[in-house]
Amino acid sequence: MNKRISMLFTVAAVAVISATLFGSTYTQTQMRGQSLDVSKMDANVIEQIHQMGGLQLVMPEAFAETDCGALADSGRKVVEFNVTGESVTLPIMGGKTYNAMTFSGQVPGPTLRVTQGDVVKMTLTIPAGEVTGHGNDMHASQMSAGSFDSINPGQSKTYCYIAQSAGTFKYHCSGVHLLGMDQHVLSGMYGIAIVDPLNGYNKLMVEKTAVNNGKVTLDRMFYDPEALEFSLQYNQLYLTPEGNYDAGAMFQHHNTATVVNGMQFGYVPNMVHNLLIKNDTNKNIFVAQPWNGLELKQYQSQLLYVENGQHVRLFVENQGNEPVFFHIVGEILDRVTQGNRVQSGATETWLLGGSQGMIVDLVFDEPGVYAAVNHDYAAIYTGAASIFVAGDPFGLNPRLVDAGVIKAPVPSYAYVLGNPSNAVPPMGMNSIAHPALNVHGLYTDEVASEKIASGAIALWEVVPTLPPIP
Ligand SMILES: [Cu+2]
Repeated sequence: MNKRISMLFTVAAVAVISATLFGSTYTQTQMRGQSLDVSKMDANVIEQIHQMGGLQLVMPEAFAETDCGALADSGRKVVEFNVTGESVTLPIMGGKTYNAMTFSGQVPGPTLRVTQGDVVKMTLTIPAGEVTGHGNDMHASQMSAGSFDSINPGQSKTYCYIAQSAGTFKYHCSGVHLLGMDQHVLSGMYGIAIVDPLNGYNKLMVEKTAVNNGKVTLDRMFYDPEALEFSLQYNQLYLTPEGNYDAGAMFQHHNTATVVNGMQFGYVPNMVHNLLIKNDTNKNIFVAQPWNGLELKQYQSQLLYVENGQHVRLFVENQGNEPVFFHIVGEILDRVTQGNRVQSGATETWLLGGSQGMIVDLVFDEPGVYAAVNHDYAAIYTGAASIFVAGDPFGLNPRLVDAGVIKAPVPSYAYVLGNPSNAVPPMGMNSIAHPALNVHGLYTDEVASEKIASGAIALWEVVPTLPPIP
């Protein structure tokens, strides 16, 4: 490639990337200031781009609406995904609040679940009173990026796409014509789309060993595709002391909190667990119990309950700016899948870069307490430790039966307390239903009320009515 063509190629690539990053409405003058040092470039090339119509030439068709009508008649199932863009005030650890931006009043936004090949019909509505415009960039789509452009308060926008690839995919606000995208996403405007494989999930094979005739041999265990499912989304907060987004801190990667499904330490014991296990609400059973107390309602921390010997499937997404070294203390990740391809089996930790997701399949063999962490100590200590409780490690079954809370022993505490609603995705084709859900998450009160109306347990109302546990 001669120097001249090479330069042209470089400039064209930079122009396209800049247009994508900074929006098509930017003029060449603005671009110059943003990303191009024109003084070092071949003036003829710049002139040539100018004569070709500048960046507008690159992007005009990009903003064509996708044809929902044609896709609706294509013989595919159409799944509607309706979300709103809302700025609200939400709590952070330590009793303060921050200025959050949300999809539909919750962080993360609602989880979309479809089957590979379905049409997703996404409608984003920005209420008239909202302070800023928003967009929605769905990574499960394969469509022109222009569709993700933002809309203004009082407006609504729909696009359609076919979910062609199975896996776990981020969606996020694209800012105001792409500007402020970092602020909107890191303030809470993110979520996931789960695209189940068209033919369902595969059986899980877990390799163990056994002793036969005095000899150690392989003993492969096979589990049906049906699994108890959770979703865990990792992110950071970058905040000023007043609870506003701090771009300077973001640029330096100086986060103020590491969050899982929007909250620091959202899945650790609370006073109810203290009471059940220690017979004393004030005797902590975990080193940090920041969301402690029934008065915190939907924000009170909750635990993740699984049965022993049960196939568990985790949808994990790194929504943030920093790596996630996903590890479960005391367990092996029996299978790691990205997209619809197995990446690893029987591995200790798996790395997720920014905007990367995976599906972890595993079986908790022994009763116990297991911490799912981002195995970066700074992340663990600032919020990325979530507790799974497998089986009945505290021997509560006889006491709960004696108290009349349950009639017979249960295989997990989810039968008594439910699993936290914000960690449980919608049911898919190979999902095992959770015994019960409790209302837990970085929700507005309106969203919490909707969860109660749809059957999730408000533990802060139910627990005080329970008989004393002997
Ligand atoms: Cu936004």
